[in-house]
Amino acid sequence: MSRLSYKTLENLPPAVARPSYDPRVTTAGIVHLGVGAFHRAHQAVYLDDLLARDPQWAIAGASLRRADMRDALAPQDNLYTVAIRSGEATRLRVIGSLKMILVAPEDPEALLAALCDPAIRIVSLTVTEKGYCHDPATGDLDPDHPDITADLDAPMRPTSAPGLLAESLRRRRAAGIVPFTVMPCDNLPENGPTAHRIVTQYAALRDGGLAGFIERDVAFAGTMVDRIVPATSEDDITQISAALGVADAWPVATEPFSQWVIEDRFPTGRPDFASVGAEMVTDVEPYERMKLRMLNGAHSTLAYLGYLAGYETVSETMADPAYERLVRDLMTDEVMPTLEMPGTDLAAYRDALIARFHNPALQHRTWQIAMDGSQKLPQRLLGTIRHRLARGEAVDRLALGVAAWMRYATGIDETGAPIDVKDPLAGRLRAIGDEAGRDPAKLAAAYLGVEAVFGRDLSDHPEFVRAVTAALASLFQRGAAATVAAMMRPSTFPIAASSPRRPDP
Ligand code: CS2
Repeated sequence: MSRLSYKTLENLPPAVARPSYDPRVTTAGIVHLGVGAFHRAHQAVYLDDLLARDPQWAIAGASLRRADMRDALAPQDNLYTVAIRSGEATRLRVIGSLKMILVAPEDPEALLAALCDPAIRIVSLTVTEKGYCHDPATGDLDPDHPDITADLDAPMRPTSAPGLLAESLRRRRAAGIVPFTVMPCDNLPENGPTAHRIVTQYAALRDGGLAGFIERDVAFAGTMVDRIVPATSEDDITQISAALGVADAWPVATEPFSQWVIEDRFPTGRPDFASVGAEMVTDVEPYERMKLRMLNGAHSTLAYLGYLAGYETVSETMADPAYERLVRDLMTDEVMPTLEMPGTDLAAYRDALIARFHNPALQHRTWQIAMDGSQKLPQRLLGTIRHRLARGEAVDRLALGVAAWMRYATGIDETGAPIDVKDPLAGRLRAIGDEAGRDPAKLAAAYLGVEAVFGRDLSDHPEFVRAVTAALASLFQRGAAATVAAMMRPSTFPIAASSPRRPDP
């Protein structure tokens, strides 16, 4: 089978959408750090629409760790397919907005040169939560992070996102080139100000003058990004290549829904994002909060409780009526009252999320969403919990999500088999689980003491400790599926710590 490329583009089946412009003649106006599945199914698609009107906004992509994406896409002229899947149909679309992929560890100078190109006016990021090298509980740079200490030892050859941004901004300033605008597109709370603070704090460890410049003169435009994009599977590659009639080494599968809300703060220029469906706002924070608390909070809750019950994907988990009811009630009773979104119909937003989670054509693994819980929990569940505790309100369903993360982080599932826990804190979390054993009170107290996740205020909040301990007790005694089922019956809710004991596996 021949390969997807500029040359084979013309021979694709007529139903496959392809760039309406000539991707050979576009020029890069954006450097994007972190060319993963999400970026390719989200931002790169908006820019593919945009390039039809304005050819100066193509993307120079960069991988900060591995060369595999570059190796897959370079032989196909950086073209790739997005498969948009719903229960009814799949639509295929070839994207041409990615011009190249630079691999930072292989050649940091090439990436720095791209970042210093005056034609680059925006640097966007999807480096995942842990790519910011911060303390998730406080949102401040972690100065002891191994990537940060390495970059501080060799600041002109950086490999972390904060290190690359600071060094390229320093070089642009020294050369008299206006700074680019930084546009973080990760699921972090207040991702604009958070990224701004982290990069400034990193720069301060290098040079106070640079830190002052970044703080004062560099714009960070926050965004809310939303599209469910599971990791590409071997089956996706085979099916999509067969439908194209040419091989695509790394396509991406996603849902029809897509949303992008962007804070309009680009002093050195930007494309007309609104012309391709992005919403430009002055304050993006309420949108981020809504999305993180509603979608991502529900997603993580489903991921831990679903995985523990043996459900492989989100749609399989949602097919269990007790789980659907749990996330609906979680959103309605515990999350929606914490949000202030005048002009947004939150009930309709919730219903749309539930429908999206049900999408049977997306094989979104619970294990994938369960990854990096220590970095995700603060903005997905703990902010909502703090909000409610401050008002003396119940947090039982939110606490069940937190307890399910703890149960998962012990690294042993309900059948006694090991769980492949992927998390920067995995080793520590596993050791805590081994030490505390299956004593819910001891385990809850030990996990709540992880300050990088829970800060200092939650570990001894009596109501929160009670709710997490009760939920953990039920997860150990009855298992996840029975715990979730019990929540459908008002007589067993909130979970009682003295629920009947189920024999251990
Ligand atoms: C998911 C998100 O993997 C995860 O943690 O919750 O990637 C989610 O699919 C996106 O934020 C949807 O916009």
